[in-house]
Amino acid sequence: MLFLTAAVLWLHCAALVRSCGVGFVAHGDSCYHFSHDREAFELAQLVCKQLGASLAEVDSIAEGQYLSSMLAGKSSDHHWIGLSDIREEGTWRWHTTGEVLKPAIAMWDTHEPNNSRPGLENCVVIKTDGKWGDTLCMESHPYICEMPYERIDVG
Ligand SMILES: *[C@@H]1O[C@H](CO)[C@@H](O)[C@H](O)[C@H]1NC(C)=O
Ligand SMILES: [Ca+2]
Ligand SMILES: [Ca+2]
Repeated sequence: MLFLTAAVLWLHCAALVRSCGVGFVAHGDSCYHFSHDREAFELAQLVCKQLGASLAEVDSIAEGQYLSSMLAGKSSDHHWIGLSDIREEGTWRWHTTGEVLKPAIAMWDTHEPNNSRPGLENCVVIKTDGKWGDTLCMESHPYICEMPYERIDVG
């Protein structure tokens, strides 16, 4: 019984510590902010940084599916994520880590990335159908910021 009480108390504390900041929602090991304002890719990245976060980076199939499920059929605009081929045309890298996108977790739409304006579609959105597409970095779109739970300090 004592053990149970202790366990419940511990869980309660853990829940408090692991809550996301205002405007962020929790999922898995991260907190996400789905913006209402629209910005160009670089500015979106900057706003995320000011919030202590960065543009969302998809590390697993489950994370990609979660983000898509939050937008598909629910949003009227595409959303930036932290993926681009700015550094090297055709090589998709996560913005903060510089890691190359693993093909197994990519959620490209059919015919995407299509580089339809050659050499210029260097930034990636989750489109309104929940699939990914490359588009002009200078376009204004809402964006998804992500930060780890751990960075939140309520203590
Ligand atoms: C190609 O990309 C552009 C811009 O991202 C998009 O508007 C268009 O629908 C894409 N074409 C196809 C066939 O997916
Ligand atoms: Ca992530
Ligand atoms: Ca495209």
